Amino acid sequence: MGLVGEPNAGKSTLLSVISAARPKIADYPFTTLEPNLGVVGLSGHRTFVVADIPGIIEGAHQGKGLGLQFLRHVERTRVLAFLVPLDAEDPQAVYNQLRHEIEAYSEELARKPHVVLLSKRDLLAEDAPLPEVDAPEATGMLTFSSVAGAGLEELTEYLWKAVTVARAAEAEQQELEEPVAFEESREDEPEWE
Ligand SMILES: Nc1nc2c(ncn2[C@@H]2O[C@H](COP(=O)(O)OP(=O)(O)OP(=O)(O)O)[C@@H](O)[C@H]2O)c(=O)[nH]1
Ligand SMILES: [Mg+2]
Repeated sequence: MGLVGEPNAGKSTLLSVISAARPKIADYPFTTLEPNLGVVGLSGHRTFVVADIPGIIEGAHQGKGLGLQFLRHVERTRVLAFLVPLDAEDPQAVYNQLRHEIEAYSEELARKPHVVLLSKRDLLAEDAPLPEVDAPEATGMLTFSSVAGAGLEELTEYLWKAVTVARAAEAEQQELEEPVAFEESREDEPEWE
């Protein structure tokens, strides 16, 4: 699964609190220059791999920032998680732009299931309402704080499910696409059965 977000959204920090990976984290954009991978382990020996990629800015699909070459890395993931930090002035605009960059980059990438993760929950007052983000194509929306360690179990369990569903769908698709050895197997068989 791939973490997609603007610079500073908290992607590397999330990876560092849900896996043993120790990516560089800093409060300036483009801290991550190369993708980092981490393995998330859950109870019952369940694991899945998370890819933290450099931040995506407007125009990433045309090569702006570091986006383009790294968008290639998320092509290898089954599920995308769009990080929208809760200190963003306009969370809807952040989501829309990420979605736009992904769609403009490739249709195939845009077809992958995605979840919206509202990051940095600790920066909103506990009783403050969460912003409404309209994301009809997302499979779900969750909030978390890496710094406060809040919502992480729910988040990893959700991502596990999303990855498992995507893996199963992929396996089914492959099965459907496998050529059936129809001719050979029927040679010695009666015309109808
Ligand atoms: N308050 C708060 N700050 C956070 C949280 N998660 C990350 N940060 C801070 O946000 C800044 C950016 O975090 P990173 O994890 O480096 O962000 P990134 O999305 O990987 O950024 P790039 O690699 O530049 O794309 C750092 O100063 C982090 O300490 C959080 O849950 N709460
Ligand atoms: Mg980073």
